[in-house]
Amino acid sequence: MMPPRDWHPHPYLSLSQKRQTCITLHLRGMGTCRSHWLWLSQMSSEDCGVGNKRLKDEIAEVTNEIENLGSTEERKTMQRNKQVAMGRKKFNMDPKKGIQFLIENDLLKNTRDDIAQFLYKGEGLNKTAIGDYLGERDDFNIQVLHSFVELHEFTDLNLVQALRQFLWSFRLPGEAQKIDRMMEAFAQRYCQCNPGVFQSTDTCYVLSFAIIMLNTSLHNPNVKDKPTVERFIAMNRGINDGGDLPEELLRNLYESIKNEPFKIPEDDGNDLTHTFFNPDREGWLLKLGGGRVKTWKRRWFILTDNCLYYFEYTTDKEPRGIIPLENLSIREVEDSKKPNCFELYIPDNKDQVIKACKTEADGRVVEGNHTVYRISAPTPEEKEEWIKCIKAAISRDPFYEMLAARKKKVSSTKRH
Ligand code: 4IP
Repeated sequence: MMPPRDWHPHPYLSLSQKRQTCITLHLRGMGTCRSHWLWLSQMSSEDCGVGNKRLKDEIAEVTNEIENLGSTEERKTMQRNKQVAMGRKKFNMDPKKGIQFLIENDLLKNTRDDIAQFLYKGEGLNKTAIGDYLGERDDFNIQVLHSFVELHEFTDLNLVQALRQFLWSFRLPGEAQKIDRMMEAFAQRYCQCNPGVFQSTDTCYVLSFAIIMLNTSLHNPNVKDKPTVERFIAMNRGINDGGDLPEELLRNLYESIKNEPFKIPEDDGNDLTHTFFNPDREGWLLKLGGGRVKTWKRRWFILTDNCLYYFEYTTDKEPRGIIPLENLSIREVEDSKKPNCFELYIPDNKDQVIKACKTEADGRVVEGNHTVYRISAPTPEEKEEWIKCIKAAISRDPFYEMLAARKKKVSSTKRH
């Protein structure tokens, strides 16, 4: 940019004054040339009588312009913050897409360590979404999981303290394979930070689960039979590559859990909504009540994650009832009052109540009291479809099988 032809430096400004003003402007965040050129350019030697006032005005004008430029910077920052917030929202809805958005907009580097840092900081992120991302089978996600676990410092923490920290940083997903990968990574990291505590990572893995289950048994009011410390010790015999873990260690872990349950990140409404995306099947069905007076209720059923949920309205966020399908069977039945019926039942059992929960009229969540769930579909075709889908969803819990296999492995390993 060329100065105007009539431009020349103001005679009343010494070189040092000019330099000083220039530096001041520069320091306030503006490019030197344009700043001092701007105010010097409009001065003329004929204006000397009003020089001081003009000079002040010019400086005020330039300052104003600088401030405007400053707000351009602010605008940029605001824009960036907005995009980060949008990326977090996207992440909470769909973790992969959220990460992709942040990378594409240069808000996050596409490296395992940067993504792990972002998840570890967790600002504005839903812990269920973090768990989902970290649990993915994709090679890259597994690398991020390892970087994420390495950000945790477990040195000199006992296993319960380390688990408290770990289980608070995201919400464990429900799928057995995902839990397996995450707990495996946890066990490796714990053993790396605390060499010599366990014979192998398998031991650490199995004991971690024993602790999580102990937490449920001791603190879930639905579990009536509370294990004693002796039972806990007995349950963990032989898990240290065929040998026993020190009794004192197990007692300490038991006491720690007994005194303070794990703090697990809660699902918020969005998480539940997330669960109901892409269900295996959904639709209106009639359900026979479990009380003394049997009434049929029209309910919106959603089959997903190996569970059958029923709602009063399709738009409800909270289900009225949840029926986990593990260990249940399904059969067609004839009913004198309703067509197209089928039943969920426990095989070889007449009086046992099916494990389920339901919401009472006053909003309390209680255990269900059905020995069977009798359901009527609107048409024979829908009945067939529901039976087919529920049959596919009914499966034995692979998670327990996996854990049992690992336990067998550590108990049968001979110590050398
Ligand atoms: C109710 O009948 C409803 O059928 C409930 O279904 C049912 O709970 C109750 O069974 C039954 O008594 P009334 O509305 O006529 O009182 P929903 O919860 O879908 O409204 P279930 O367990 O089937 O959800 P009991 O077993 O809670 O009494």
